[in-house]
Amino acid sequence: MADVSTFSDDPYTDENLTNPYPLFERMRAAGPAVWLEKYGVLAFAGFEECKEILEDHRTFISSAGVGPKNLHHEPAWRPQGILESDPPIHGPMRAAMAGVISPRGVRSLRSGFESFAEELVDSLIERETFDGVADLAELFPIRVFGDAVGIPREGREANLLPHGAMNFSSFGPDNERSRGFFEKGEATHRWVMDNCARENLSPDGMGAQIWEYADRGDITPEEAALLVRAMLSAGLDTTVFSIGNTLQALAAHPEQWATLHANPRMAKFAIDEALRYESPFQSFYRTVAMPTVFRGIALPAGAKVLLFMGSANRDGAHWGDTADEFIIDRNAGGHLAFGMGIHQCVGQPISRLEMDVLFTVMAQRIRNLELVGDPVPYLHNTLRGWRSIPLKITPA
Ligand code: OVM
Repeated sequence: MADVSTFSDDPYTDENLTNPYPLFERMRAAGPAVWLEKYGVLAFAGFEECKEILEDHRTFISSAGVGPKNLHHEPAWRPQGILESDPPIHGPMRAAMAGVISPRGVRSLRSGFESFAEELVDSLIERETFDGVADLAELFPIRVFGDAVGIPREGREANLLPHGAMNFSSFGPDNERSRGFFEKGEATHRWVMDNCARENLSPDGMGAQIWEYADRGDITPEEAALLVRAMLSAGLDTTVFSIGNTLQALAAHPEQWATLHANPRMAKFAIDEALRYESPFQSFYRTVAMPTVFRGIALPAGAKVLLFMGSANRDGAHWGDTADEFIIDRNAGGHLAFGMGIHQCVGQPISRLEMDVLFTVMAQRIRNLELVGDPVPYLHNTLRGWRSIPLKITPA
């Protein structure tokens, strides 16, 4: 059996969350996995290892939870949904979600997204300086994604963002930071669950379309409500952080912004590179279903494994010696920011549409994108992003 190095490091300290890359690099150099002593968990930080584990959903299951708690033995904080399920339960829920969020299904949303992006970007050009997080990364998805799902406009920001921060905290350790997000988020759960009910969803939105799968008997009414819950808990913060990270990376690399401004069609590539370079969703756990040997390491049934996709996306063994550089015309395809395998992000087409529309309009209308102060990091056990990005823009 292979030796596994023991690390006393804690990936969840302020320092390591602010800059996780030195620790990730040491973890990758130490072998296919390291033992994180403080948490009693085996962690994988390499691209090939994370990808293979994500693709092997029979050995590395999700129904025991995708955080450190084993939900087969401990209660979950909420009923388990599509994320925390395995086949055969997973299949019909996935099919309903994929049916509603198909590339074809979301195409009809483009022109509405475009009008709002144009209006918003023009108003920011007028202002010249603004906060890339509150005034753009949050504002844009809260409006367009909320409308697409079909929830009321009133109460979105007060409820959805704290709810997401709380929910995503359950995919990391129980510590002071995650308890803080639970305290702030608790009061929002009711609002989110109420808006999953059919009678509160607008009849033309994606939420209502999910309920049609329940009418046809493809899924149960409980599953329909859980799928709308998944849209509302997974669909917003992730895109907010993705937009913020892309803005920050582009502002910090003026030559990359110049390339995009000269070539707005490159928006899609800039987005994938930003997702690779600063992955909004840093880590997930899986649970070993049966005794397994992986890379020469014996894994007992019931063991948790921790996968750092944020590290896999910086792995020089896969991305070459420019892995730590932000280069929008590299081929960043195949990154693990959306996961891989049967649980790979089903909301991707809509998140990509939001970002493509926004960054295309920005590339066309903005000549210079500059930081006018230090961005403030958002420290979260699972998410990586910014609390504030002071920006200045000049029109094309
Ligand atoms: C959830 C959920 C569902 C899908 C993905 C996700 C990326 C979370 O229901 O909390 O995180």
